[in-house]
Amino acid sequence: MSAVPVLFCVDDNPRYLPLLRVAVRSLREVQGVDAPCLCVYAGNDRSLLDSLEREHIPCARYTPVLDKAAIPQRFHRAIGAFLKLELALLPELVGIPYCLYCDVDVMFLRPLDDLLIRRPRYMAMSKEQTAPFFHEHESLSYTWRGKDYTVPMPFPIWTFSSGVVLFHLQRLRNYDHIHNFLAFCAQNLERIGNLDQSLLNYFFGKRIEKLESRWNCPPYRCEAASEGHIIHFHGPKPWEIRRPLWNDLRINDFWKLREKWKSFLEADEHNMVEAWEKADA
Ligand SMILES: [Mn+2]
Repeated sequence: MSAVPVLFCVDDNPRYLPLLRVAVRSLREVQGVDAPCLCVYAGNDRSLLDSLEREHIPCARYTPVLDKAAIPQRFHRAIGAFLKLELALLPELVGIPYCLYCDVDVMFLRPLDDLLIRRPRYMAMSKEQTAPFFHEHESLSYTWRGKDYTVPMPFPIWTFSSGVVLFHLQRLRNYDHIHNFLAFCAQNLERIGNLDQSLLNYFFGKRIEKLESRWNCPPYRCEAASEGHIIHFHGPKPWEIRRPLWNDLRINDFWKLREKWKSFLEADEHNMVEAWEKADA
């Protein structure tokens, strides 16, 4: 792997699989079939591993520092989301200075070259579109290697979305910065509102560099289809077409981009997704 690889993380939620397939198929369409990518997985499900293999998606099986024992039960439904915090520790990425992490609920619409040449000091992320920045704490504390640290909460700041993150892995490995960060995470998991995204925003704060919204573009923006490079279905997933909860976000280009997403599916996957659509209520 020499170019900047694209990283995905999955857990045993079966709905991740069609999302991941479309993400990788669309990546290969815009960046070429040889575009380096890697899927990180901490579980043990043989059928999931087989389906990655059928799709020629290389898989990094990884035992996380923030494991099921460390992460509160109420976050286990989205436990795969925390894996992105540890990418700097993946043996498969040794010697790789940068990677582009993407959620599996993305679809690549246009080339990534202008993004992959960027070299952020720590990481670069786009602004979160819906969630305002809010937290109850003025600062958070943790202990690492016998020393106490206090992290002031970064006011004023918008929240960055962790759906697409260009990580400077080498910077995180230097001085074991990654373990320092993971100590902060482990000791503050009870004080976060928004999963891994809070941990990145709280700890790195103003050190996070801003990406233009075209690199993490929700499908409900009116210019999503014409300008988005990476579409992020961060609200309703492409098959979530009924639940009233999401009515406000099924607007503008949502319907058009959902059709585009479905165009990447094979016949049997298409049937499965249509069954999910009928069940969405
Ligand atoms: Mn997402």
